Amino acid sequence: MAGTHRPVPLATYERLPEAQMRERARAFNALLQRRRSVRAFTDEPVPREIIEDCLRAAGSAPSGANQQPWQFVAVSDAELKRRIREGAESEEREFYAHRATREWLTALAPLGTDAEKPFLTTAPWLIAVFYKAYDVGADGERVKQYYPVDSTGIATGMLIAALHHAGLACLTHTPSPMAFLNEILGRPAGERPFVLLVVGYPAPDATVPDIVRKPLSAIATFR
Ligand code: IYR
Repeated sequence: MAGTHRPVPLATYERLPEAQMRERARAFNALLQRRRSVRAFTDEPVPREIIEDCLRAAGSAPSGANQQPWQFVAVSDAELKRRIREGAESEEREFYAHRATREWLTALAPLGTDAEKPFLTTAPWLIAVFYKAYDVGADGERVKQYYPVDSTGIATGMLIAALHHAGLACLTHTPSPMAFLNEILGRPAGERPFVLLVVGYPAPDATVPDIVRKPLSAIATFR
């Protein structure tokens, strides 16, 4: 039977001195606090190798039954980006004009977003993240996936952290619905669009909404 439990020693864990743990925890938080969602990018190219390492980091995420139920499609081709922008803006026009509730538009107002998505053709990379609602086995049979959405969310969080750590800016963009991504990128029906990450360098004049993060006391309790 494939996948029988066959443990190997935990060779990768490194126990650190406490002082170093404190310093690394502090520094990692400081690094992530500097991350902002960016909506204005330059067209400056980003080396593919950097994107590849960030995707390897994302692929290290834990997943249900270790199925790694994700697929990342990294797009730098100008024509594909143009078609993705066309698909996204067409959905977004529907969203802002009809689909969004008044309540949703009110929640979005502080972000200043609208249906125009020029960054989809300006930024050097778009990373379309898909989760596998089901996988397809060697004989074409459907293979059930466990927690695919949750697992892909974890991997995407790690990808965003890796991109930021590498010195890149990104935007988690979620045009809805995103089925156009399957068609444009030629992905099978079992793969469902999860998020579209826009990746590159911020435009020199990029601005961000003046929003704040909840303090620890509002997001965590110790008992
Ligand atoms: N997908 C739309 C609307 C939007 C929705 C949420 I939730 C956001 O946090 C931001 C935007 C858009 O990208 O404009």
